[in-house]
Amino acid sequence: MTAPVTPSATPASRGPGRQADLIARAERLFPGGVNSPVRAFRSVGRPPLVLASGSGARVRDADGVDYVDYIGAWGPAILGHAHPAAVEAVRSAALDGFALGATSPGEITLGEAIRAAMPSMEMLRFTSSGTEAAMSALRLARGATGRPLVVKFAGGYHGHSDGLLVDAGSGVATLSIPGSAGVTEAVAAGTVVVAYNDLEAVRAAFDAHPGLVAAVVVEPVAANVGVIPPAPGFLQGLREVTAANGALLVFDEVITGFRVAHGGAQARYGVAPDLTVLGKIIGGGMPVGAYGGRRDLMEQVAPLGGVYQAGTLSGHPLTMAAGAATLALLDAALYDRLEAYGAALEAGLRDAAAAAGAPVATARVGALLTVFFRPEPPTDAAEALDADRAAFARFFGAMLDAGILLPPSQFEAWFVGAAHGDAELAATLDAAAAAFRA
Ligand code: KE4
Repeated sequence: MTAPVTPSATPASRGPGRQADLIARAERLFPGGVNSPVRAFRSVGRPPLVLASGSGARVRDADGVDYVDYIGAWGPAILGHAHPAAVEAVRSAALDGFALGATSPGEITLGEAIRAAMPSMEMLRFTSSGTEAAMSALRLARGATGRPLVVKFAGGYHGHSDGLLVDAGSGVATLSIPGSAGVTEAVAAGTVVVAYNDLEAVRAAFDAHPGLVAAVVVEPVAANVGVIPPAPGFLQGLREVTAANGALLVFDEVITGFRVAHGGAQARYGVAPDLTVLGKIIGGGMPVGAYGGRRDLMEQVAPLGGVYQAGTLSGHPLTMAAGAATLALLDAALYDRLEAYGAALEAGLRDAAAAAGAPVATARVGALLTVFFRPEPPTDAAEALDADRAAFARFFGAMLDAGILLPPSQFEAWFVGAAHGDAELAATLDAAAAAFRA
Protein backbone atom coordinates (compact mmCIF):
# COMPACT_ATOMS: atom_id res chain seq x y z
CA MET A 1 0.00 0.00 0.00
CA THR A 2 1.51 3.33 -1.01
CA ALA A 3 1.95 6.04 1.62
CA PRO A 4 -1.16 8.05 2.51
CA VAL A 5 -1.57 11.06 0.29
CA THR A 6 -0.94 14.32 2.14
CA PRO A 7 -2.85 17.51 1.24
CA SER A 8 -1.34 19.03 -1.86
CA ALA A 9 -0.75 22.72 -1.05
CA THR A 10 1.92 23.58 1.51
CA PRO A 11 0.73 25.30 4.73
CA ALA A 12 2.64 28.46 3.60
CA SER A 13 0.22 28.83 0.71
CA ARG A 14 -2.65 29.02 3.17
CA GLY A 15 -3.16 31.29 6.06
CA PRO A 16 -5.86 33.66 7.32
CA GLY A 17 -7.51 35.71 4.65
CA ARG A 18 -6.66 33.50 1.70
CA GLN A 19 -10.12 31.96 1.77
CA ALA A 20 -11.84 35.35 1.91
CA ASP A 21 -9.79 36.52 -1.06
CA LEU A 22 -10.60 33.39 -3.05
CA ILE A 23 -14.33 33.73 -2.29
CA ALA A 24 -14.31 37.36 -3.41
CA ARG A 25 -12.64 36.41 -6.67
CA ALA A 26 -14.97 33.43 -7.14
CA GLU A 27 -18.04 35.61 -6.64
CA ARG A 28 -16.90 37.80 -9.51
CA LEU A 29 -16.30 34.77 -11.69
CA PHE A 30 -19.17 32.35 -11.01
CA PRO A 31 -22.86 32.83 -10.13
CA GLY A 32 -22.86 32.87 -6.33
CA GLY A 33 -19.14 32.16 -6.42
CA VAL A 34 -19.81 28.48 -7.08
CA ASN A 35 -20.07 25.95 -9.86
CA SER A 36 -23.03 24.22 -8.25
CA PRO A 37 -25.62 26.08 -6.17
CA VAL A 38 -25.61 24.04 -2.98
CA ARG A 39 -21.91 24.85 -2.48
CA ALA A 40 -22.82 28.48 -1.81
CA PHE A 41 -24.04 27.68 1.74
CA ARG A 42 -26.90 30.13 1.17
CA SER A 43 -29.49 28.06 3.05
CA VAL A 44 -27.34 27.96 6.20
CA GLY A 45 -26.42 31.65 6.33
CA ARG A 46 -22.67 31.11 6.37
CA PRO A 47 -20.04 32.18 3.86
CA PRO A 48 -19.06 29.26 1.63
CA LEU A 49 -15.88 27.35 2.26
CA VAL A 50 -13.12 26.98 -0.28
CA LEU A 51 -11.78 23.48 0.28
CA ALA A 52 -8.13 23.11 -0.72
CA SER A 53 -7.57 19.44 0.06
CA GLY A 54 -9.03 16.28 1.47
CA SER A 55 -7.53 13.17 2.99
CA GLY A 56 -9.52 10.28 4.40
CA ALA A 57 -12.49 11.53 6.41
CA ARG A 58 -11.18 15.09 6.63
CA VAL A 59 -10.98 18.16 4.43
CA ARG A 60 -8.95 21.34 4.83
CA ASP A 61 -10.12 24.80 3.78
CA ALA A 62 -8.00 27.44 2.10
CA ASP A 63 -7.14 28.96 5.48
CA GLY A 64 -5.74 25.66 6.66
CA VAL A 65 -8.65 24.74 8.93
CA ASP A 66 -9.46 21.01 9.09
CA TYR A 67 -12.95 19.49 9.33
CA VAL A 68 -14.43 16.04 9.75
CA ASP A 69 -16.26 15.82 6.45
CA TYR A 70 -19.82 14.57 5.87
CA ILE A 71 -20.25 16.13 2.42
CA GLY A 72 -18.03 13.43 0.97
CA ALA A 73 -18.00 15.18 -2.41
CA TRP A 74 -21.83 14.64 -2.32
CA GLY A 75 -21.42 10.87 -2.35
CA PRO A 76 -18.38 9.74 -4.36
CA ALA A 77 -15.92 9.72 -1.46
CA ILE A 78 -17.05 6.38 -0.04
CA LEU A 79 -13.40 5.37 0.52
CA GLY A 80 -12.51 8.77 1.92
CA HIS A 81 -10.65 11.52 0.10
CA ALA A 82 -7.45 10.88 -1.87
CA HIS A 83 -7.43 7.15 -1.18
CA PRO A 84 -3.98 5.92 -2.25
CA ALA A 85 -5.39 3.18 -4.50
CA ALA A 86 -7.57 5.65 -6.41
CA VAL A 87 -4.83 8.27 -6.62
CA GLU A 88 -2.33 5.73 -7.92
CA ALA A 89 -4.86 4.39 -10.47
CA VAL A 90 -5.44 7.88 -11.87
CA ARG A 91 -1.76 8.77 -11.82
CA SER A 92 -0.89 5.59 -13.73
CA ALA A 93 -3.72 6.02 -16.25
CA ALA A 94 -2.73 9.64 -16.88
CA LEU A 95 0.69 8.50 -18.12
CA ASP A 96 -1.12 6.81 -21.04
CA GLY A 97 -2.81 10.02 -22.09
CA PHE A 98 -6.11 11.44 -20.93
CA ALA A 99 -8.87 10.97 -23.53
CA LEU A 100 -8.02 9.14 -26.76
CA GLY A 101 -11.40 9.32 -28.50
CA ALA A 102 -12.13 5.62 -28.84
CA THR A 103 -13.14 2.83 -26.48
CA SER A 104 -10.47 2.28 -23.84
CA PRO A 105 -9.80 -0.90 -21.86
CA GLY A 106 -10.80 0.83 -18.62
CA GLU A 107 -14.39 1.30 -19.84
CA ILE A 108 -14.72 -2.45 -20.23
CA THR A 109 -13.16 -3.15 -16.83
CA LEU A 110 -15.47 -0.75 -15.00
CA GLY A 111 -18.53 -1.71 -17.05
CA GLU A 112 -18.06 -5.38 -16.23
CA ALA A 113 -17.61 -4.56 -12.53
CA ILE A 114 -20.87 -2.60 -12.52
CA ARG A 115 -22.76 -5.35 -14.35
CA ALA A 116 -21.40 -7.95 -11.93
CA ALA A 117 -22.75 -5.91 -9.00
CA MET A 118 -26.05 -5.01 -10.67
CA PRO A 119 -27.13 -7.86 -12.98
CA SER A 120 -30.23 -5.90 -14.08
CA MET A 121 -27.79 -3.70 -16.02
CA GLU A 122 -27.28 -6.19 -18.85
CA MET A 123 -25.94 -3.38 -21.03
CA LEU A 124 -24.96 0.17 -20.11
CA ARG A 125 -23.57 3.45 -21.40
CA PHE A 126 -21.23 5.82 -19.54
CA THR A 127 -21.79 9.56 -19.45
CA SER A 128 -19.96 12.41 -17.69
CA SER A 129 -22.65 13.26 -15.14
CA GLY A 130 -25.70 11.87 -13.42
CA THR A 131 -27.81 14.52 -15.15
CA GLU A 132 -26.83 13.21 -18.57
CA ALA A 133 -27.44 9.65 -17.48
CA ALA A 134 -30.93 10.33 -16.12
CA MET A 135 -31.89 12.48 -19.11
CA SER A 136 -30.72 9.75 -21.48
CA ALA A 137 -32.46 6.93 -19.63
CA LEU A 138 -35.77 8.79 -19.89
CA ARG A 139 -35.22 9.60 -23.57
CA LEU A 140 -34.67 5.87 -24.05
CA ALA A 141 -37.83 5.06 -22.08
CA ARG A 142 -39.89 7.39 -24.27
CA GLY A 143 -38.22 6.09 -27.42
CA ALA A 144 -38.65 2.45 -26.51
CA THR A 145 -42.32 2.75 -25.46
CA GLY A 146 -43.40 5.45 -27.89
CA ARG A 147 -45.11 7.16 -24.98
CA PRO A 148 -44.68 10.83 -23.98
CA LEU A 149 -45.11 11.01 -20.19
CA VAL A 150 -42.77 10.37 -17.27
CA VAL A 151 -43.91 10.09 -13.65
CA LYS A 152 -41.53 11.39 -10.96
CA PHE A 153 -41.86 12.07 -7.27
CA ALA A 154 -42.00 15.41 -5.52
CA GLY A 155 -38.59 16.09 -4.01
CA GLY A 156 -36.92 13.60 -6.32
CA TYR A 157 -33.84 15.09 -7.96
CA HIS A 158 -32.50 13.51 -11.11
CA GLY A 159 -30.17 16.23 -12.35
CA HIS A 160 -31.03 19.46 -14.09
CA SER A 161 -32.42 18.41 -17.49
CA ASP A 162 -35.44 20.51 -18.42
CA GLY A 163 -38.10 17.84 -18.19
CA LEU A 164 -37.10 16.97 -14.63
CA LEU A 165 -36.98 20.53 -13.26
CA VAL A 166 -40.72 20.64 -12.71
CA ASP A 167 -43.18 21.09 -9.88
CA ALA A 168 -46.34 19.16 -9.28
CA GLY A 169 -49.45 20.30 -11.05
CA SER A 170 -52.63 20.83 -9.06
CA GLY A 171 -53.30 17.07 -8.98
CA VAL A 172 -52.15 13.79 -10.46
CA ALA A 173 -54.50 14.29 -13.38
CA THR A 174 -52.75 17.53 -14.18
CA LEU A 175 -49.37 17.82 -15.82
CA SER A 176 -46.44 19.55 -14.17
CA ILE A 177 -45.50 23.19 -14.24
CA PRO A 178 -41.97 24.54 -14.76
CA GLY A 179 -39.77 24.27 -11.66
CA SER A 180 -37.11 26.59 -13.02
CA ALA A 181 -36.99 29.69 -15.13
CA GLY A 182 -36.17 28.68 -18.67
CA VAL A 183 -38.16 25.45 -18.56
CA THR A 184 -41.14 25.82 -20.86
CA GLU A 185 -44.69 24.75 -20.04
CA ALA A 186 -44.57 22.48 -23.05
CA VAL A 187 -41.57 20.60 -21.67
CA ALA A 188 -42.96 20.51 -18.12
CA ALA A 189 -46.15 18.99 -19.50
CA GLY A 190 -44.21 15.80 -20.24
CA THR A 191 -43.92 15.01 -16.55
CA VAL A 192 -46.42 14.08 -13.86
CA VAL A 193 -45.35 14.62 -10.24
CA VAL A 194 -46.79 12.60 -7.37
CA ALA A 195 -45.92 12.16 -3.70
CA TYR A 196 -43.14 9.75 -2.70
CA ASN A 197 -44.31 6.57 -0.95
CA ASP A 198 -47.84 7.10 -2.33
CA LEU A 199 -48.66 4.08 -4.50
CA GLU A 200 -52.31 5.12 -4.85
CA ALA A 201 -51.18 8.41 -6.41
CA VAL A 202 -49.04 6.47 -8.88
CA ARG A 203 -51.98 4.26 -9.82
CA ALA A 204 -54.14 7.38 -10.21
CA ALA A 205 -51.57 8.91 -12.53
CA PHE A 206 -51.70 5.84 -14.76
CA ASP A 207 -55.51 5.92 -14.67
CA ALA A 208 -55.51 9.61 -15.59
CA HIS A 209 -53.17 9.08 -18.52
CA PRO A 210 -53.94 5.61 -19.90
CA GLY A 211 -51.35 4.29 -22.34
CA LEU A 212 -49.30 7.50 -22.13
CA VAL A 213 -46.79 6.88 -19.32
CA ALA A 214 -43.40 5.74 -20.61
CA ALA A 215 -41.71 5.38 -17.23
CA VAL A 216 -41.74 6.01 -13.52
CA VAL A 217 -38.41 7.39 -12.30
CA VAL A 218 -37.62 7.15 -8.61
CA GLU A 219 -34.80 7.52 -6.15
CA PRO A 220 -35.29 4.13 -4.45
CA VAL A 221 -34.15 5.80 -1.25
CA ALA A 222 -35.07 9.46 -1.49
CA ALA A 223 -32.02 11.52 -0.58
CA ASN A 224 -32.55 14.95 -2.10
CA VAL A 225 -35.07 16.14 0.44
CA GLY A 226 -32.96 14.57 3.15
CA VAL A 227 -33.11 10.79 3.50
CA ILE A 228 -36.56 9.23 3.21
CA PRO A 229 -36.55 5.42 3.05
CA PRO A 230 -39.11 3.67 0.84
CA ALA A 231 -42.18 2.55 2.76
CA PRO A 232 -42.48 -1.25 3.01
CA GLY A 233 -43.83 -2.54 -0.30
CA PHE A 234 -43.46 0.79 -2.10
CA LEU A 235 -40.71 -0.24 -4.50
CA GLN A 236 -42.32 -3.64 -5.17
CA GLY A 237 -45.56 -1.82 -5.78
CA LEU A 238 -43.88 0.42 -8.36
CA ARG A 239 -42.49 -2.67 -10.04
CA GLU A 240 -45.97 -4.18 -10.29
CA VAL A 241 -47.86 -1.07 -11.39
CA THR A 242 -45.34 -0.19 -14.11
CA ALA A 243 -45.31 -3.76 -15.45
CA ALA A 244 -49.11 -3.90 -15.40
CA ASN A 245 -49.30 -0.68 -17.44
CA GLY A 246 -46.57 -1.40 -19.98
CA ALA A 247 -44.35 1.31 -18.52
CA LEU A 248 -40.71 1.10 -17.49
CA LEU A 249 -39.37 1.38 -13.93
CA VAL A 250 -36.25 3.56 -13.73
CA PHE A 251 -34.20 3.54 -10.52
CA ASP A 252 -32.09 6.64 -10.11
CA GLU A 253 -29.25 5.14 -8.06
CA VAL A 254 -26.82 8.02 -8.51
CA ILE A 255 -26.67 8.27 -4.71
CA THR A 256 -27.74 4.78 -3.59
CA GLY A 257 -25.67 2.82 -6.13
CA PHE A 258 -22.78 1.12 -4.30
CA ARG A 259 -23.77 3.23 -1.25
CA VAL A 260 -26.64 1.43 0.48
CA ALA A 261 -25.30 -1.96 -0.66
CA HIS A 262 -22.70 -3.17 -3.14
CA GLY A 263 -25.55 -3.84 -5.56
CA GLY A 264 -27.33 -0.61 -4.63
CA ALA A 265 -30.94 -0.22 -3.51
CA GLN A 266 -32.10 -2.78 -6.07
CA ALA A 267 -30.06 -5.38 -4.18
CA ARG A 268 -30.96 -4.08 -0.72
CA TYR A 269 -34.70 -4.13 -1.43
CA GLY A 270 -34.79 -6.96 -3.97
CA VAL A 271 -36.55 -5.05 -6.76
CA ALA A 272 -35.10 -5.10 -10.29
CA PRO A 273 -35.83 -2.00 -12.39
CA ASP A 274 -35.88 -1.95 -16.20
CA LEU A 275 -33.27 0.83 -16.27
CA THR A 276 -30.83 2.15 -13.67
CA VAL A 277 -29.09 5.52 -13.49
CA LEU A 278 -25.70 5.72 -11.76
CA GLY A 279 -23.09 8.36 -10.93
CA LYS A 280 -20.87 9.52 -8.07
CA ILE A 281 -19.26 6.41 -6.51
CA ILE A 282 -18.75 4.59 -9.84
CA GLY A 283 -16.33 7.37 -10.84
CA GLY A 284 -14.49 7.41 -7.51
CA GLY A 285 -14.80 11.19 -7.41
CA MET A 286 -14.12 11.85 -11.09
CA PRO A 287 -16.88 13.18 -13.42
CA VAL A 288 -19.20 10.29 -14.27
CA GLY A 289 -22.66 8.96 -14.94
CA ALA A 290 -24.05 5.78 -16.44
CA TYR A 291 -27.39 4.35 -17.45
CA GLY A 292 -28.23 0.80 -18.34
CA GLY A 293 -30.60 -2.08 -17.96
CA ARG A 294 -32.48 -4.58 -20.09
CA ARG A 295 -30.52 -5.48 -23.23
CA ASP A 296 -33.62 -5.17 -25.44
CA LEU A 297 -33.92 -1.56 -24.31
CA MET A 298 -30.24 -0.58 -24.45
CA GLU A 299 -29.95 -2.01 -27.97
CA GLN A 300 -32.25 0.83 -29.02
CA VAL A 301 -29.51 3.37 -28.20
CA ALA A 302 -27.36 4.76 -31.03
CA PRO A 303 -25.52 3.49 -32.94
CA LEU A 304 -27.61 0.29 -32.68
CA GLY A 305 -31.00 1.95 -32.49
CA GLY A 306 -32.87 5.17 -32.96
CA VAL A 307 -32.41 6.75 -29.52
CA TYR A 308 -29.52 9.18 -29.86
CA GLN A 309 -27.12 9.97 -27.03
CA ALA A 310 -23.43 10.87 -27.12
CA GLY A 311 -20.58 12.45 -25.13
CA THR A 312 -17.06 13.56 -26.00
CA LEU A 313 -15.58 12.44 -22.69
CA SER A 314 -17.99 9.62 -21.84
CA GLY A 315 -16.04 6.72 -20.33
CA HIS A 316 -13.01 8.93 -19.69
CA PRO A 317 -9.99 6.70 -18.97
CA LEU A 318 -9.01 8.52 -15.77
CA THR A 319 -12.59 8.29 -14.49
CA MET A 320 -12.72 4.61 -15.37
CA ALA A 321 -9.47 4.04 -13.50
CA ALA A 322 -10.66 5.85 -10.37
CA GLY A 323 -14.01 4.07 -10.49
CA ALA A 324 -12.57 0.61 -10.95
CA ALA A 325 -10.03 1.14 -8.16
CA THR A 326 -12.85 2.30 -5.88
CA LEU A 327 -15.31 -0.49 -6.65
CA ALA A 328 -12.55 -3.07 -6.17
CA LEU A 329 -12.29 -2.03 -2.50
CA LEU A 330 -16.03 -2.05 -1.75
CA ASP A 331 -16.17 -5.41 -0.02
CA ALA A 332 -18.58 -6.83 2.58
CA ALA A 333 -16.34 -5.75 5.45
CA LEU A 334 -16.46 -2.16 4.24
CA TYR A 335 -20.29 -2.15 4.15
CA ASP A 336 -20.36 -3.69 7.62
CA ARG A 337 -18.15 -0.84 8.84
CA LEU A 338 -20.32 1.76 7.14
CA GLU A 339 -23.45 0.25 8.69
CA ALA A 340 -21.84 0.14 12.14
CA TYR A 341 -20.66 3.74 11.94
CA GLY A 342 -24.03 4.89 10.62
CA ALA A 343 -25.88 3.15 13.43
CA ALA A 344 -23.57 4.52 16.12
CA LEU A 345 -23.74 8.01 14.67
CA GLU A 346 -27.55 7.92 14.51
CA ALA A 347 -27.86 6.61 18.06
CA GLY A 348 -25.41 9.19 19.38
CA LEU A 349 -27.14 12.04 17.60
CA ARG A 350 -30.52 10.95 18.94
CA ASP A 351 -29.11 10.82 22.49
CA ALA A 352 -27.47 14.24 22.13
CA ALA A 353 -30.67 15.78 20.75
CA ALA A 354 -32.76 14.25 23.54
CA ALA A 355 -30.34 15.54 26.17
CA ALA A 356 -30.61 19.02 24.66
CA GLY A 357 -34.38 18.80 24.33
CA ALA A 358 -34.06 19.40 20.59
CA PRO A 359 -37.13 18.18 18.63
CA VAL A 360 -35.32 16.33 15.85
CA ALA A 361 -35.81 13.04 14.03
CA THR A 362 -33.21 10.98 12.21
CA ALA A 363 -33.64 8.95 9.05
CA ARG A 364 -31.00 6.46 7.94
CA VAL A 365 -30.29 3.77 5.37
CA GLY A 366 -26.86 2.29 5.98
CA ALA A 367 -24.31 5.11 6.03
CA LEU A 368 -26.71 7.62 4.46
CA LEU A 369 -28.57 9.71 7.01
CA THR A 370 -30.25 13.02 7.75
CA VAL A 371 -31.12 14.81 10.98
CA PHE A 372 -34.49 16.48 10.41
CA PHE A 373 -35.43 19.41 12.59
CA ARG A 374 -38.98 18.20 13.00
CA PRO A 375 -40.40 15.78 15.60
CA GLU A 376 -41.01 12.84 13.23
CA PRO A 377 -39.06 11.49 10.25
CA PRO A 378 -40.83 12.54 7.04
CA THR A 379 -42.47 10.03 4.69
CA ASP A 380 -42.58 12.39 1.71
CA ALA A 381 -41.21 15.71 0.47
CA ALA A 382 -44.06 17.83 1.82
CA GLU A 383 -43.37 16.57 5.35
CA ALA A 384 -39.60 16.98 4.92
CA LEU A 385 -39.97 20.54 3.67
CA ASP A 386 -41.76 21.65 6.82
CA ALA A 387 -38.60 20.98 8.89
CA ASP A 388 -37.25 23.93 10.85
CA ARG A 389 -34.62 25.32 8.47
CA ALA A 390 -33.51 28.06 10.84
CA ALA A 391 -32.84 25.49 13.56
CA PHE A 392 -30.87 23.39 11.10
CA ALA A 393 -28.85 26.45 10.08
CA ARG A 394 -27.97 27.14 13.73
CA PHE A 395 -26.98 23.49 14.19
CA PHE A 396 -24.93 23.53 10.98
CA GLY A 397 -23.04 26.66 12.08
CA ALA A 398 -22.28 25.31 15.54
CA MET A 399 -21.03 22.03 14.07
CA LEU A 400 -18.89 23.90 11.55
CA ASP A 401 -17.36 26.05 14.30
CA ALA A 402 -16.54 22.81 16.13
CA GLY A 403 -14.76 21.39 13.09
CA ILE A 404 -17.55 19.20 11.70
CA LEU A 405 -18.58 19.92 8.10
CA LEU A 406 -22.14 18.82 7.31
CA PRO A 407 -23.83 19.17 3.93
CA PRO A 408 -24.97 22.83 3.97
CA SER A 409 -28.68 22.10 3.63
CA GLN A 410 -31.41 20.49 5.72
CA PHE A 411 -32.45 18.64 2.58
CA GLU A 412 -29.28 16.74 1.84
CA ALA A 413 -27.88 13.46 3.14
CA TRP A 414 -24.83 13.09 5.32
CA PHE A 415 -22.30 10.92 3.47
CA VAL A 416 -20.22 8.65 5.70
CA GLY A 417 -17.15 7.00 4.20
CA ALA A 418 -14.91 4.09 5.08
CA ALA A 419 -12.28 6.44 6.52
CA HIS A 420 -14.67 7.66 9.25
CA GLY A 421 -13.60 5.95 12.47
CA ASP A 422 -13.80 6.23 16.25
CA ALA A 423 -12.02 9.59 16.39
CA GLU A 424 -14.40 11.13 13.85
CA LEU A 425 -17.44 9.66 15.62
CA ALA A 426 -16.33 11.00 19.00
CA ALA A 427 -15.59 14.45 17.58
CA THR A 428 -18.96 14.54 15.81
CA LEU A 429 -21.00 13.53 18.86
CA ASP A 430 -19.07 15.87 21.17
CA ALA A 431 -19.82 18.75 18.80
CA ALA A 432 -23.46 17.72 18.45
CA ALA A 433 -24.02 17.73 22.23
CA ALA A 434 -23.40 21.48 22.18
CA ALA A 435 -24.73 22.23 18.71
CA PHE A 436 -28.23 20.92 19.49
CA ARG A 437 -28.35 23.70 22.09
CA ALA A 438 -27.39 26.41 19.55
P1 KE4 B 1 -24.89 15.15 -11.40
O1 KE4 B 1 -25.37 15.67 -12.73
O2 KE4 B 1 -24.78 16.26 -10.37
O3 KE4 B 1 -23.63 14.29 -11.50
O4 KE4 B 1 -26.00 14.11 -10.86
C1 KE4 B 1 -27.33 14.56 -10.75
C2 KE4 B 1 -28.08 13.68 -9.77
C3 KE4 B 1 -28.92 12.70 -10.27
N1 KE4 B 1 -29.62 11.89 -9.44
C4 KE4 B 1 -29.51 12.01 -8.09
C5 KE4 B 1 -30.31 11.09 -7.20
C6 KE4 B 1 -28.66 13.00 -7.53
O5 KE4 B 1 -28.58 13.13 -6.18
C7 KE4 B 1 -27.93 13.84 -8.38
C8 KE4 B 1 -27.01 14.93 -7.84
N2 KE4 B 1 -26.93 15.01 -6.41
C9 KE4 B 1 -26.60 16.31 -5.85
C10 KE4 B 1 -26.62 16.20 -4.33
N3 KE4 B 1 -27.93 16.01 -3.80
C11 KE4 B 1 -25.28 16.80 -6.35
C12 KE4 B 1 -24.76 18.02 -5.62
C13 KE4 B 1 -24.84 19.25 -6.46
O6 KE4 B 1 -25.86 19.43 -7.16
O7 KE4 B 1 -23.86 20.03 -6.42
